[in-house]
Amino acid sequence: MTCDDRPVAASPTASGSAFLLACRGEPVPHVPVWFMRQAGRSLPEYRALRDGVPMLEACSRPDMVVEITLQPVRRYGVDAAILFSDIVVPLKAVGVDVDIVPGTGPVIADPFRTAADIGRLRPLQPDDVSYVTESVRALVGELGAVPLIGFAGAPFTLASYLVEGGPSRDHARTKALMHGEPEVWHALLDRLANIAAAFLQVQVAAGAAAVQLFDSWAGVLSLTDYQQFVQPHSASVLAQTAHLGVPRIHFGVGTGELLGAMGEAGADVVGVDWRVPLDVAAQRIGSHRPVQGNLDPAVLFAPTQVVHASAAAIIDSGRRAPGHVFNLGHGVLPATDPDALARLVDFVHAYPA
Ligand code: 1CP
Repeated sequence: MTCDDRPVAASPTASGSAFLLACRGEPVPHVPVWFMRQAGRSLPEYRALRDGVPMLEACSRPDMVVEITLQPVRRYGVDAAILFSDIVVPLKAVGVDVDIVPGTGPVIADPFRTAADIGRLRPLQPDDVSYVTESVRALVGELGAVPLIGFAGAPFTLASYLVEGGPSRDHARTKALMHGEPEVWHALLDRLANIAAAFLQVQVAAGAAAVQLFDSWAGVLSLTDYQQFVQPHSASVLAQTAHLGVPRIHFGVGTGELLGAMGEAGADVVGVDWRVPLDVAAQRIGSHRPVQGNLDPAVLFAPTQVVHASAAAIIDSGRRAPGHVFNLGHGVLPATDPDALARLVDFVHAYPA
């Protein structure tokens, strides 16, 4: 491979970052840290910028995407940025009528429930999300040595929105389709896997240095259902992105029983929520894979010394894995004090790696 063929992520500045070193299981100068949902949510400067601009419009405007993605990097000094976007952006880009309703989340105008509905999901082409390419390119220039994480929703989590029509507690319609019409289910997840993989490829081609596959709601499944109905499709996304040469992180909530299977799906790093200590998680995932996590986001509402004691215990527990990226066990809660996150970053950076 000549120098000119090297992906942007392999540039000397980005590849030496603590975040990428930890993802590869190499020695780190300090434990790297970033926060799921660090962009948007709790920052007053985010709320000011978003005022009057619908969420999906904000995601399609490179000027806003760049500024919102940079806000937490400036404020907290985190070791990685995550693109400001949403898991439903590629669905909208292929023509699905989806809106993000404030206070609710993604709402699908015409839910997907039959074999005929599958035809409504066409493949994603890079031109469908040219604003993502433009945003990522601009961000890589602004971020310098700070790596940018691209992301996509995993097939199951995307399917749960498409089938339910919006956020769901019990995922009953999704599970009914999965068990009742397995052929339709697998056809749906196959198309979603290809869309997710294409969305990740676009972001890496534009310069993203790592990707995260969010299977946020996979924890509602039993291990056998996960293995039969979901894992092959997440594995497909990960296989389709293996050649890109960037770390692939795979995360879900409430996935304690699924961690082994999620590791087997083929990611480089497995994200862990707060329910399972990292040393236990590392055993379940397999000793060769770095882990990411896992402070309970609610602990950030406790006094600083409690937050820092919890963080220290997590870092010590993470030593069991070949690499550890510090994070929360799920996204930043909207009411979180930004100063508590800033103090946490300083604490993690100062704690022995
Ligand atoms: O108007 C607003 O401010 C909308 C709130 C909002 C924001 C800021 C939504 C609606 N999405 C986002 C951005 C977003 N979504 C990011 C930004 C980058 C960052 O992490 O900082 C990311 C990574 C996502 C990914 C996402 N969207 C996930 C996976 C991550 C997770 O938290 O589990 C999921 C499940 C969604 C769906 C979604 N979009 C928005 C909401 C409120 C939800 C969840 C709804 C539900 O409970 O089902």
